[in-house]
Order: sequence, then structure tokens, then C-alpha cells
Amino acid sequence: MPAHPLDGTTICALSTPPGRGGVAVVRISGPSAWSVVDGLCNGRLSDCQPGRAALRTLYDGALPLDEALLLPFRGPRSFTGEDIVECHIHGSPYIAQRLMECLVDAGCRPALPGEFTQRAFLHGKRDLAQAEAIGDLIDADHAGAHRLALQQLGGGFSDEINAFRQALIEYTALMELELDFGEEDVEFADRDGYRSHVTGLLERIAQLLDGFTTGRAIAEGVPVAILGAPNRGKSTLLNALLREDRAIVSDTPGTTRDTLEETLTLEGIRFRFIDTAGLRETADDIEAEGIRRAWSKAAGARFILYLLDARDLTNADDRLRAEKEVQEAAERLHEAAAERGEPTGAMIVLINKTDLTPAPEKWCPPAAEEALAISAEERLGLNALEVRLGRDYRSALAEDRILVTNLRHREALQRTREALQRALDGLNAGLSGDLLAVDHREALEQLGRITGAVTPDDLLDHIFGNFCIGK
Ligand SMILES: Nc1nc2c(ncn2[C@@H]2O[C@H](COP(=O)(O)OP(=O)(O)OP(=O)(O)O)[C@@H](O)[C@H]2O)c(=O)[nH]1
Ligand SMILES: [Mg+2]
Repeated sequence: MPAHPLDGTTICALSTPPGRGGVAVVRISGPSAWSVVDGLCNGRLSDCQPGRAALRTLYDGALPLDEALLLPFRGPRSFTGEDIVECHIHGSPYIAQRLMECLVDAGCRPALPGEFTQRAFLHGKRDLAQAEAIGDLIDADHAGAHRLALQQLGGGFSDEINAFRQALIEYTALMELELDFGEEDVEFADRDGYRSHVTGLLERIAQLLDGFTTGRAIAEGVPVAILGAPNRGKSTLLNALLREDRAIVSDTPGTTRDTLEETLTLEGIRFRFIDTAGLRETADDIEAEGIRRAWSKAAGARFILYLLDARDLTNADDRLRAEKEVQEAAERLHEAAAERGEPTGAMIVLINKTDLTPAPEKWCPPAAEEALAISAEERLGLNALEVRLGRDYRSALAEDRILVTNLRHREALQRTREALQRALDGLNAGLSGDLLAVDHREALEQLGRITGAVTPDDLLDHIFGNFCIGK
């Protein structure tokens, strides 16, 4: 059972990664942060100004431990809202370890994962969505994820959720007021205004939920499956995109047996390219399993690069056959994605091996945009493909749109939508205000969970438990 975060204790942690480095930072937060550090530097912290760094010698008993740059803050004007001292010490694992031991001997407690941010939340310095964004920011290892985390940290999403809640609170209060005047049959809450307001909310929630697939893909890497019959050049394409010989290429059909994933960042958007086994009828169990995996990966992908061989498109009959093949694949993917309750990825048809035969001009197979002509072997046409892949994602980021990336937020939004839909149906069926208020309260609770206005303890433990120690 984790200690209660606001139990009056002073916590300490190494906030930089363990190991050797130029500088390490040990952070201390809580009511005795200043006095404990004061004790370690012979009383020379008390003359420091909050927010001003000071160079001091830290002592381990009677012996000097390190020359440290101390950065003290006074609550509530600090990250956690409490008194804080940051000790910037030399990046030696020994010094960091000894300093932590001295702090614990002086009465501090080693911090739990995410406990500093949790305290910041509990002291109202950040709401829950912003606190989670700090975790996302630390985890961001490419430009897209970094951008999304910063947007959420900026608070635009929280502001919007708070505005939703505020409006609902007002309507709920008015409807509850009607109850007090039960017999007099008065309506304080204007029903038409209410109806259009809730409809507007539902539309906005639908937009936010639509953005989830995009946001999630940007945060985790946009999955792109490379699909098609054996020998079309799928593995060659993967290697060409990655600019390295990652997958085995050979002219033996059925070379790739299992799916193979590699990430690549193109102009700030991370993609996960998935090479798959060639699609064909087979009696070989292992190959059949590979093909099953290929379909499954493709069903979960945001893009499906469907490869054709330019030599199979030289006459009208062949093109018709290829159209049928593409159409069947698109239908199969659509069904598989629907089964998962996810939108189908966009199919991009690639005509490969155009170094051997020119591709037909402006060929638009069904269920896809105009096919792109490439040669994976000669690395031709790949730029156009990369531009096409990045297009939607780059514009989604550029628009500064709020993109929901957190599963927890999505779930809360879904439940809010259900509750509001019930309220709206109830209104149309002539239900009284007190009954509508039940659904309102559910919507309010769900929205409140996003920003932390409503926070069951186990939820907090779960969220902050996923942070690293020292944050
Ligand atoms: N001339 C030419 N040959 C290519 C091109 N792309 C692939 N090849 C050749 O086509 C053969 C098959 O390539 P792979 O990349 O192994 O094909 P695959 O689609 O991965 O095949 P499976 O793994 O068996 O499904 C190899 O001999 C490649 O060198 C291309 O653009 N031009
Ligand atoms: Mg292959």
C-alpha cells in the first residue's frame, strides 16, 4: 500500500538517470526540505534566496561529500507546491547514493514513482491531464510525440473539458432547482438551449474521439503494413525505406515467413513499417500462419502499402485482374478492422519494379487513390510515397488540433458521450429534470476523471505508479 502522498513527509529522489554523468540532480520536496539540506551544508542554506542557486559544500558527517549547486524554492511557488531543494551534484553514483542515504538518515523518505508530480497535482499546480502530459513528455522520443505532449501540457485540452463541465453543472443546478418547485411546474432550464448545447457537446466529443486514432498513431508510431503476393518486392521496399538490408530478399517466392517491424522517423512523424509474408494459397502450416499474421497486422495498420508488379499490368485483362485483387484485399481488411471496432487504414497501391516495365498511367484501382509507381530496387518513387504517408499526420499536428492520445481519456469521453446521449433521449421523451440530472452527474464524473476534478485514489496510484522515480 503506497504511503499517502500528502502525509506531511519530505521525499527525496535522484531525478537524473542513475550512472556516471557530468551532473546529477537529487530533489527533495516537503516541509523539512530546507532544514534537512541546511543540516547537510553546515547551516548555509538558510541564507539562500528562493529561486536563486547557491554553491555550497555538502557534508557527510564531518567530511565534505561534494561541492553542490543548491537550488531552493519555497512553496507554494514551486513545482510540487511545497518547499523544494534541488541539489545539483557531480554525476558520481557514489555521491548520489551517499547523499540519498544522508537525506534518509535526516528523516526524508525515498520518493515513490511519480510522487513529485502527484504532489504537484494534489496541490493544484497541475491538473491530472497535465500531470500525465509530463510523463508523456519524458517518454517522447520523437518530434510527433513531443509535440502532442506539449500541447496537452499547455492545458488546452483541460480548459475544454472544464468548460464542458461548467456548462453541465449550470444546467444540472437549474434542473435541480425545478425540483424544489415541483408542484408549480416551472422550467428554469431553457430546454431548447439545453438541447442545442448538449448536441454541440456531443459533436465536439465525437471529434475528439475521432482524433484518437490519429493521436495514438502519432504517439506510438504510425503502423504501415506492406502487403501483397509473394515476390512483389515487399522486403526490398522495407530495406529501401530503411536504407539498410534489414529483411531477407530473394527471388524465391515465400521468402518472408513472419512479420518484421522497424521504425523510421520521416520529418518528425514516426512510422512503424511492417514487412509481411507474401499472400497466397498454401498447404504449408508455417507459411499459412505467416499469412494469417500478415492480414492481422494489416487490419490494425493506418496505411496498407499494397504491392503489385508492373509486369502484371501491361494489358487491360491483367489490369482488371489486379483491380479485382486489390478490391478483394480492401474488402477483407475493411471487415477485419470493423471486427476490431477500428477504422480501416488507407490503402496505397504501389506498382513496383517499374525499372523493368513502365507502369500504366493514372491507374486508380477501386478503394484506393491513384497508384504510385516505384522501383524498390532502384529506389525510385519513394519520395512521393513518403510525402503521401506523412501528409495527414503532419497537417493534424500543424493545425494545433487537440488530439486525444490517452486511453483513459478516450474511455472517459466515451462514457460521457453515452451519458449525454441518454440525457438527450430522455429530454426528447419528456423526462423530468431530476431524471436527466442522473445522466448529467455521470457525465460530470467522467469528465472530472480526465482533469482530476474527480479522482478515486486507486486511479491516482495507477497513473503515477507508471512514472519514473524522481519525477
Ligand atoms: N528489378 C527489380 N527487382 C525487384 C524490385 N523489387 C524487388 N525486386 C526483386 O524481386 C525479388 C523478390 O523481392 P522480395 O523483396 O524478396 O519480395 P517479397 O515481396 O518480399 O517476397 P516474399 O517475401 O516471398 O513474399 C528479388 O529478387 C528482388 O531483388 C524492383 O523494384 N525492381
Ligand atoms: Mg519478403
